[in-house]
Amino acid sequence: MPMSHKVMKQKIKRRLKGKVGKAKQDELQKILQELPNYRSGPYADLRKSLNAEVQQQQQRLKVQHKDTLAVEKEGHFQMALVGAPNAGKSALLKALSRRQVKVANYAFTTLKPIPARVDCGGVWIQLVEIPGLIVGAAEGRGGGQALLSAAANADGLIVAHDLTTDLQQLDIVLTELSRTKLPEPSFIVYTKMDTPNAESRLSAAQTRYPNFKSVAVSAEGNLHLDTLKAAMRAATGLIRVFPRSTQAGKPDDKPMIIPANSTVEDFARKIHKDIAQKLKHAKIWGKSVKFPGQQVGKRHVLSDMDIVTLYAR
Ligand SMILES: Nc1nc2c(ncn2[C@@H]2O[C@H](COP(=O)(O)OP(=O)(O)O)[C@@H](O)[C@H]2O)c(=O)[nH]1
Ligand SMILES: [Mg+2]
Repeated sequence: MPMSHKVMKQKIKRRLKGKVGKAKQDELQKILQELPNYRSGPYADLRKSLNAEVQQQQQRLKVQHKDTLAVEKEGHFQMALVGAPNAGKSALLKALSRRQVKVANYAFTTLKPIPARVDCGGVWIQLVEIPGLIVGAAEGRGGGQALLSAAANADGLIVAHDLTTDLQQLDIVLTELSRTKLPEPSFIVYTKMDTPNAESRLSAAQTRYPNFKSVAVSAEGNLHLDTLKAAMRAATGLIRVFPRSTQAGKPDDKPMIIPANSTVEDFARKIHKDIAQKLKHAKIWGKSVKFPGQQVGKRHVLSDMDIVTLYAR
């Protein structure tokens, strides 16, 4: 004779109490197996609600699993950095930010994506090192799928290649990437330019991959890191525009960061929507105009580093 469903409900509640994640999921399965299998009535209802709970729980586990490797976005742009183990990714993060990153001469020093904040001339890029992208990642080998999802979550992608290693390394990484749904890398960063023969190895790589933009740097030798930052900023598709409240005043020292090809009106909207509504025209100092202080209309397209004074009704 089965116990009353009310008593059963209490018992189930007690069994699930304090359990989360996988433990809760396992307990739910056990309970379901033990539950009398009536097609209708209170026991059937109970089974239905437990099944719903199992499904919800499964969904939650899936999301948690996916989220553990995706890095929460900070700054103006998130850029994933992929490459073979030992390519010098961590060294780059360290050199570009003030973050203490573990750099070591063995593969898989880094197991989880690691973010670092890089100031690219006022555009803050969150550079995320995706550790050890290896052959078979697209099929999920070596936790590859979860790592790829962290890269997929980013706004952009760059590839690092170590000039002291065989070019085949780069072939492997690029082939692997092409088998995923990730976008084309914005550019290739060739690392360890301070090492012997780096120059000739660089030209060999550039000859093999002429269609990729590239930057060659040394993190440890502190070579061309500013060029790299400029390339990173260019890859964001964001520009820096400095508001100046009056024509005679000083421009703000902090730029507004807006998408390239933004108009004066877009810029105004970003400052305040009232200003955008009452906007008459603007005066501009910078590359988007022919002479300093030129007056332009709302539809005028701004350039990186423009200084703008808005005039409203
Ligand atoms: N000569 C030289 N060695 C570097 C440079 N950057 C990294 N390395 C070395 O390469 C190895 C792997 O570096 P790491 O940044 O941990 O590679 P990751 O696996 O891609 O993160 C370490 O031994 C570093 O010291 C560099 O610019 N020049
Ligand atoms: Mg690393």
